[in-house]
Amino acid sequence: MTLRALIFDVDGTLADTERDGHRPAFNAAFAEAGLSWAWDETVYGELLKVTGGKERIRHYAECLDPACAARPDFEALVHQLHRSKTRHYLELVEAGGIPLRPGVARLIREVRAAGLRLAIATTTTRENVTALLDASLAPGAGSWFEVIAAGDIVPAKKPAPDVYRYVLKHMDLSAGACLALEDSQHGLAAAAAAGIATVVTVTDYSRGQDFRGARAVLADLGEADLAQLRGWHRST
Ligand code: XBP
Ligand code: MG
Repeated sequence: MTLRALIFDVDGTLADTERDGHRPAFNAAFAEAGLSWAWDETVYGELLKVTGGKERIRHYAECLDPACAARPDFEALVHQLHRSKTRHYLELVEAGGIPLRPGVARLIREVRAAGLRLAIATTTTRENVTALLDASLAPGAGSWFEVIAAGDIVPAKKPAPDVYRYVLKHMDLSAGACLALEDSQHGLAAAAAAGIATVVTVTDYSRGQDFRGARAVLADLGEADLAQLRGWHRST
């Protein structure tokens, strides 16, 4: 079947956002709320097993601060913390602190020039996506993507296929006409469950996860000047 569209994941795929973007934003929100919580790189790597920022906060409290999770206003606190975290994250992104990963801008431009269609399928919020694209790709680059399926737009987050099925439905495309770009096992599982072939570019957090079923597992999408330095490897 002819390839018609590329569907990009965001966190870890478009840009390496987790360790130095989302993580410090969560910690800034916790400090602002007077909580002693502080997620170091190792703890955060474990917490990434839970997709969705609100879900991650809820999981952490239930596991490590049950007294907080038992507060009558806990649900309101989770949403307040996540709003605050998103504000801190947007400040980081808008300051240009999070560049695209190697080869991402080149691939997006080549896909557009070839007349293929583009979409986003992500667990993060829509505002985080458009801010990242504006700051790191081009002002207004969010409009290059026909569908930006983000965050709570679907009932179940990755590894559930919902967000990818949402994209296929709203683009009126079959799974066989699309290719997904992902960075994590959760993301691969979501795309695969929707029947979409997937290329994985690993990150420090996802290296070593189970990527069986991916069409390719790459260090990154590569840049001409990087190829000589690092050499490419392609393994499935
Ligand atoms: C990765 C996620 C997100 C981010 C945090 O999303 O699981 O939850 O870690 O963003 P992706 P929010 O599907 O792009 O890899 O706090 O906005 O959820
Ligand atoms: Mg990801």
